[in-house]
Amino acid sequence: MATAYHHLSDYDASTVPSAHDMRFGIVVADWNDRFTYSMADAAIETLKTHGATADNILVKHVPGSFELVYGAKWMIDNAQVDAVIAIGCVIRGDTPHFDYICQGTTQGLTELNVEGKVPVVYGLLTCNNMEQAEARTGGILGNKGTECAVTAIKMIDYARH
Ligand code: DLZ
Repeated sequence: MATAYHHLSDYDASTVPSAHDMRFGIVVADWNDRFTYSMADAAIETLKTHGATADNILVKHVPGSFELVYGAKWMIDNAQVDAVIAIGCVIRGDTPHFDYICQGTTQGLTELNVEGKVPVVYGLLTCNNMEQAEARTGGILGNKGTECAVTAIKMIDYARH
């Protein structure tokens, strides 16, 4: 599980199907935007690298990670997407707020996957501090957005075959 042994931007491109006919929704939380925007940029770049067109990538913003569930559900119900990538970054503070946001958001995104209309990819960073977020958004551990994009393509392909 430890990301320390896994670089988030390293993957075998030969295992990634073409995304030329796939449509993606990306929901981005604006809290900690320094990190979430970097993840969104990396996700978009990776989708395009694998053939997705700009027309087939719908990006919408929500205020915070807790709103990702509504944002993802909205995409599923209204935007004819084949997969949703939910991007957020929660950083631990002094109160238990962190735990509730992480728990609620994770539970909500899981429920959307159980509903099973389209795959929802988990791009929620849950970090103890800024350094951990930096390392995973273009720092020494790569970029979580890249990993999410590859996962979205593979899950759409999974659902089609
Ligand atoms: C309120 C809050 C706090 C304290 N911290 C974060 C955070 O680290 N990352 C994040 O994405 N959002 C945070 N939020 C905002 C909540 O996700 C949510 O937007 C508000 O509670 C309103 O529902």
